[in-house]
This record gives sequence, C-alpha cells and structure tokens, in this order.
Amino acid sequence: MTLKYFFFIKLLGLLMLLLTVGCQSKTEVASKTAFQGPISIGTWNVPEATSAAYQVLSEGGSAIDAVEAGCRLEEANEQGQSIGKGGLPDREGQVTLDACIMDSHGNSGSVVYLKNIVHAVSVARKVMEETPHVMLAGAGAKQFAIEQGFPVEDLLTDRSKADWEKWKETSLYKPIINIENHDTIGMLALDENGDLSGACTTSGLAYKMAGRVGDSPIIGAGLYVDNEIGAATATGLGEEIVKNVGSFLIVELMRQGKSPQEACEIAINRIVERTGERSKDFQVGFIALNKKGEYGAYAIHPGFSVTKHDASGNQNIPSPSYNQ
Ligand code: SD4
Repeated sequence: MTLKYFFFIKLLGLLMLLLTVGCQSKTEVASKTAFQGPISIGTWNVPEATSAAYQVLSEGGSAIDAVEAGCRLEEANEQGQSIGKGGLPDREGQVTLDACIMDSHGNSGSVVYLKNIVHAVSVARKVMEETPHVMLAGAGAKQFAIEQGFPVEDLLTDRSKADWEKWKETSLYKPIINIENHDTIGMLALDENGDLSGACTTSGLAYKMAGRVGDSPIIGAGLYVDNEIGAATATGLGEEIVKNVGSFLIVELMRQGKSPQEACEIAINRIVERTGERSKDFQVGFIALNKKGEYGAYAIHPGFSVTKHDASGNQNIPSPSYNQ
C-alpha cells in the first residue's frame, strides 16, 4: 500500500465517522422535536385511570408513578369485575390476581395468583424495587405483600359471588368476546422526560381453572417496555397472547421501524393466522406507545377501545379490528 493510498483510506474513514455522528444527532433532534409532551393510555374505556395517570405526568411525575396510579384506581373499583376488588373468581370461588410493571430502566416486577390483596400492581412494583426477583407467586407473593404492609381483604364482593353461584348452575366455561373480562387494564405512559413505563393488572379470566395464570403478569406477553423504542400491553384471551409473546413482538416491530399502529396490526394478524377459525371465538387487543408519544390500538374483533389522555384531553377511542 502506497503512502498516498494509506492517507486516502484514513481520510475516507474520518469522513464516514463525521457523517455518522452528524446523522445520529439529526435523528435525535428529529425524535426530540416530535415529542409532544406527556401521554397516558389504557386498554378499554378507563377515563378515570388515564386521568389519574395524566395528573401525575402533568405535575412532572414519572411514567412509572403514573401507570401505577392509574391501575390502582381500577383495582380499588369494586364495579370492575376483572380487576382487584370485585374481580370474578375462579371455578372454586377464589379471586386470584395477576399483575406486572416495567420501568424505563428495563426493571420489572410481577405477581401471579395473588389472593386477598387489592393492589396487585403495587405489590408487583415492590417485587421490582425491593427484591432481587422479577416474579412472586401465590402464597409467597401474599406473604411478601403482608410484610410490605399491604392490608389483607376479602376480594369476593357480594355481586361477584352471586354471579359465580349463578355460573355454577351450568359451569359452562366459554370466555365471551368483549363481554367477560372487558376491563382488564394495561397502561402505558410517557413522561415529561420522555421516559416510558407500563403496568398491567387483572383478576384474569372469570371461572378459570384454579391455578390458571394468564398473560397479564408475564413480561413480554401482557406487557413490555423498552425505553429506547416504545411499550405495548395486551388484553383478551391470555393463552393466545402468551403463545405469541405479543407485547414483546410489538416493541420489536417498532424497533424495526413500524409505527405503534402497524406493530399492533401485525401482532394481531399473526395471532389470527396461527389460530385460523378459532380466532372467531376469542378476543385479543393490543395498545402501543412509542418514544414520540404516537400510539396505536388493534384487536381481532370490534368492541375494543383505547383511552388516551394527553395535552389535548382525555378520550376513549374505538380500536380498529381485524374483523369488522
Ligand atoms: C387474562 N388477559 O388473564 C387476561 C384477561 C383480559 O380482558 O385481559 N381480559 O387472560
């Protein structure tokens, strides 16, 4: 190699380096200017939850505090029969809760098959923050919650008990699209600093087998957050969401350049393709949010919706769906 050629190669390398650095900062500026302020979104029609979350965000609070606040509100609501207190029980009459939470640093916490504690999402957060583990189950999760000062309560309300007793007359187990479990909540938020977090909490499918755990507490299935890219959460028939690792799939699709809407659609299409005719009988819905605050929602069947609270207000928006 001649000296001239050597210098030429060096110069070329230097130029390429400068160009890359230039491009990187351009992209950064582009995404920063596109950021339009804090936003909270939730599965289904949950204006109180998105409002509680947005309140935290608008006071400069963090995305993790926002999603926890929103989920807690629904957990305490006895009228909601798919979350926390008042949740419909399993076949044995036991209310068992699943929840998880993920912060902007990639930390996560989860509880499965938790009994007698209303705020499963907060127990999940404690697992994330106070233990070396990600997931606690059943008796261990309850023991941990008690140690952390959570009150023990009977979660089976008179209304849910009466519904269960009526169900026992036939014991027919068939999740009904959009009717049963229509208010399991998954929440995503982007805060003033541009950081993302998410949470998901549920009492799972009504009249499930004792011991059954769905997608909601499974990181990657019911919820996934990658602070560099975006976040996604799910609702519907957990078994199908778990089998397709739905929320992780959506975040990975956003990483490849898809918008939140496109990513939700691809994930739903995949579930429909894999289950064929069976998909006529169950519902799955996803919502997603990216770093710019763009969001998406898509479901197999009509009836699903997303609630969004940002600077423009609090709004419940019907989700488009694969079937019309
Ligand atoms: C579950 N995905 O346990 C939950 C139920 C749900 O709207 O989201 N229903 O499978």
